[in-house]
Amino acid sequence: MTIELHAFDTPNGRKISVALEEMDLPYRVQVVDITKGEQFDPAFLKISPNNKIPAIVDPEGPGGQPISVFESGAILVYLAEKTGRFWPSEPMAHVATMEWLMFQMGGFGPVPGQVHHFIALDNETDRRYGLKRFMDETRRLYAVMDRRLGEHEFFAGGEISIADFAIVGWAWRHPRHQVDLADFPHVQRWYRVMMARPGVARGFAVPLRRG
Ligand SMILES: N[C@@H](CCC(=O)N[C@@H](CS)C(=O)NCC(=O)O)C(=O)O
Repeated sequence: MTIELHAFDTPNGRKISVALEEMDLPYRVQVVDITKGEQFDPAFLKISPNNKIPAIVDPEGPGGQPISVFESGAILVYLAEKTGRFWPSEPMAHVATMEWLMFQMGGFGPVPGQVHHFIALDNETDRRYGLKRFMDETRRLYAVMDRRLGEHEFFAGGEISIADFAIVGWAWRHPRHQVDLADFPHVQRWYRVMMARPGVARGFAVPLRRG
């Protein structure tokens, strides 16, 4: 049965197209153009109560019943539990997957997202303050990831997991938050490995915009 992915061409949307491709799940995209306010459509609100992409509808959810899921972290966990893939069962790696998934959801997403906001401001005073604050924190988060990836191949350890899909969605935007990956060589090594995966490449190539 085909899953509906309601998304747009953003880091949080890409996390899910990457996961669906990597998990070989059949899906079709329903573009929600957030530049046109489509996230506020009452029909979308029914599946995404926070009016944000991404959301999915799985016609074959628990007990064979349809289910909708919002919040990209919850969607990744849902898909990992559904397929049993990219969700390490070995206890240490399982906990590490959750840790790095939460790290992404709570930090490495909201923080570079603020850089994307402040960098586009015209008012130089507002811009300078916001950029200093959130760029410093973004670079600190890259340093945290660099330490982890200096010790492990992937975020959960030796095995790729949904935490990598969550983080690659935002690392993909490093040019926009003006981070040179050469400053974080372990992140750069991991990023190249991730982007060389056919499933990840397909997840970034699938059209998430109209036209
Ligand atoms: N915590 C949410 C964040 C989702 C989010 O911020 N989505 C953005 C695009 S990346 C959005 O829909 N923005 C439209 C809006 O805020 O009106 C998740 O991870 O799913």
